[in-house]
Amino acid sequence: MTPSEIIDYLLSEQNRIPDTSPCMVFAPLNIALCKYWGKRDEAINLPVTSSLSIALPTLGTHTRIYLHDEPHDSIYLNGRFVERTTTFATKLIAFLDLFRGNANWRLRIDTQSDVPVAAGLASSASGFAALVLALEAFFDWSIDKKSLSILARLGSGSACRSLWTGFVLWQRGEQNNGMDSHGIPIAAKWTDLRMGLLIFHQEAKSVSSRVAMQRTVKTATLYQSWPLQVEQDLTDIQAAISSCDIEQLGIAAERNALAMHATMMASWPPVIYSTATTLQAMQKIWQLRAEGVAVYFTQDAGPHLKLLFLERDTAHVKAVFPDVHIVAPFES
Ligand code: 2P0
Repeated sequence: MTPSEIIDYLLSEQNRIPDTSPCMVFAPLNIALCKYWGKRDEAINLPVTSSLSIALPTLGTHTRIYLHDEPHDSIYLNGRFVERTTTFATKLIAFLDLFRGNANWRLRIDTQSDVPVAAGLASSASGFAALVLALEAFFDWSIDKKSLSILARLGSGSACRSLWTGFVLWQRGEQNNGMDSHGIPIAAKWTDLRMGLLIFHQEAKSVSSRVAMQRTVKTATLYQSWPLQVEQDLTDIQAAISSCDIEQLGIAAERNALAMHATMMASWPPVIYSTATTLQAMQKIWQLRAEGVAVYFTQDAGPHLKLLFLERDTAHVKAVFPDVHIVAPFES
């Protein structure tokens, strides 16, 4: 199936007529504990494996769309106009084109990101999820969350997990049309769980996660072991969530992230997102653990780390990482 065929399948003709009342929507960041890395269908973002994330409800993307009379869509990111030729705008306009078909409506899109974009902080996931929510409001789709998740996936794979708060499983699905590949919220609440963001700089990354993912699948022999790794890590993470076991969660999440980065390093040309600062921070985390503090990390397609720990260890974590930005995923 092509992206347009999926849209035709999920949306009626009525769903294509714009409503003119703008409204602001929000989608949270989601951080994968078991990563999505590799596609079995690049056109519609079907993953090789399932993945599992946790949403950060206080950080994400806020988006508002309006109909306007200009000949092109206009995009504003954090109040600044974004040129149509940038990667950011190109991806976004290509996504709108899927819904537009031959219609000639053009939009102004105002989007605010709580974190730096394209820096390995999952901004594209919350960005596309927010865009789908804004389109839903704009066209009055009234379709279920599963369908919204499938539509968000067409923009950016991991966006299909940003439609919910809490833990979300993205089941890989079996069908070639991707209708069974979407987010599924996990009914679990872990109130003393904390995630600490260690953001080392604000620059965009040099290799996009899309390119890095393609390169890994294509060139890394090591990638063959990735599905097995995910199987084990997903089982452990789901068990850890059921029993609120930080050690089991942390070990599986950290192992999963390092295994994902190992497959990238084994690609050609190699992809290494870690910097000296990343590795120094890892050493500090391992030192803290040696001292008895249950703190673990995960890392996405960027140099930054995200710490996993319990509320009781907040002071220990802050003592070593004074700049950490702590989020309580289940406290709002
Ligand atoms: C994840 N990442 O599970 C993984 C871990 C980055 C590292 O999903 O090509 O922007 O748009 O489907 O979703 C980032 O990749 O890639 C990502 P596309 P996406 O969060």
